[in-house]
Amino acid sequence: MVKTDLRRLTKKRVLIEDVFKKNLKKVEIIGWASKTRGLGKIRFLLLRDISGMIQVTAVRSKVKGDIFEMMDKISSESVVFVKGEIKTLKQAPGGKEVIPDEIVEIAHADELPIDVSDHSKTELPKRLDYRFLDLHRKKIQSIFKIQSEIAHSFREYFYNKNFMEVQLPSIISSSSEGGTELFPVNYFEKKAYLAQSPQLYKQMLACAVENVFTITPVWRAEKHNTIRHLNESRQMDIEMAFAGQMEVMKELELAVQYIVKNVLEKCKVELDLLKIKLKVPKAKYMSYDETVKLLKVKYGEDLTPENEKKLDEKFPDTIVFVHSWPASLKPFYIMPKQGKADAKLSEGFDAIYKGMEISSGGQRIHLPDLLIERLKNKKLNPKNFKSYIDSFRFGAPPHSGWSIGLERLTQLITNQTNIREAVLFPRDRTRLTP
Ligand code: AMO
Repeated sequence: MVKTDLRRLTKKRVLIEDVFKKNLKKVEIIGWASKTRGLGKIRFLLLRDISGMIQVTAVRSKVKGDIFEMMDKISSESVVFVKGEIKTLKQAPGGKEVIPDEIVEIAHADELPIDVSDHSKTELPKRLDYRFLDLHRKKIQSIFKIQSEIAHSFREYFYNKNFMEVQLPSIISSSSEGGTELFPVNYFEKKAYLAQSPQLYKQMLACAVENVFTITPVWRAEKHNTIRHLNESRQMDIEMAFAGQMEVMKELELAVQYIVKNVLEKCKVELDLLKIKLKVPKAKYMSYDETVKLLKVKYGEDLTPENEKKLDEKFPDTIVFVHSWPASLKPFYIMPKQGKADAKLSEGFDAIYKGMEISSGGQRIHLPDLLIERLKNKKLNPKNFKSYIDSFRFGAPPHSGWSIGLERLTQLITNQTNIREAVLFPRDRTRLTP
């Protein structure tokens, strides 16, 4: 399409929702052809843009030129310009229809490899192979409209509290979570890795500018293939100076409540479309000791997905904060109780919402000697963490923080069984395209 044509076709374009809201007589609209049907001497086309959908109707004896024949040729999902007159018609979806004077096919769609109708039966892996097309569906768009609101509300909440938004490196020189799940990168003559969390850097920032937040992608080379894990995900992190685990858990409670409240207010259409009943969650605080007793879990073991589901059954519509975990189950940077290297318990927590862990965090070790001891306890080499340890030698205050998985929270709020539904272009064990 040449530039001048595009300018002519878009100049007087109105959004479809305005056709219904305002009393327009003549309109120019552009959208994706959602469904075409023909009945004898009449042709229907449903045109969908980002704001809504409208029926275009052509009666053979009444339309100009070759409009009638053209409507037969328009394939599903082709992008079409329609200029025409608005008529009120009870039977039409929304009570109005367009009688076309001119139709231009702006972009042709080939035969569709997946079903993009409202009741699509195409399975998830195939849909993901054609994710760019899957995203033509309103239901799928709704998940990401909600995700956009989640990320925006997170950012707004902490920005309003005077936290500074920070951008941290994605290429790191050593593990930040202690595990071995790192993707290696060739970095000139050195070995480097993709960041598995912004952990170490957000701590350095908290020691300089007190309160920070970030939304950042992270990469974990975990080989498992589950409905709750991705190899590339996004984390919403905070770090606060002069705060302990209780203070940052309270911030997490308030932030998630703020996020859900905003989703409820601003994504009504999307929630309805996805048939989601959502409530602003309450909060429940329990120690690890209390939790394992309640769930009859063996002391010293992690909570399984089944345990997390049970917490949701016992405390529905509640964020359950399980705090003061055994130090053995938490990463090396989590502060042991009373700052004692050999303490059994720690200042670390997990937050469980709708039957899944949405966040973990806690107070950090800001004391270099204690950090070295904890690294050794975890069989990690302090030499690999030199610059991190050294960053606490020059006036490092006590500090705490946490991280929420953006896709995990989206998955739970939008009620999706599989986390892949909550990421635009998933990266998992086997998927690298699109
Ligand atoms: P953690 O490893 O628990 O903590 O991650 C924080 C949150 O991120 C989400 N998440 C994931 N989502 C999808 N796929 C994955 N593979 C995946 N792994 C984690 C979860 C999880 O609760 N640095 C610490 C946080 C901190 O202490 O500040 C960390 O990364 O929702």
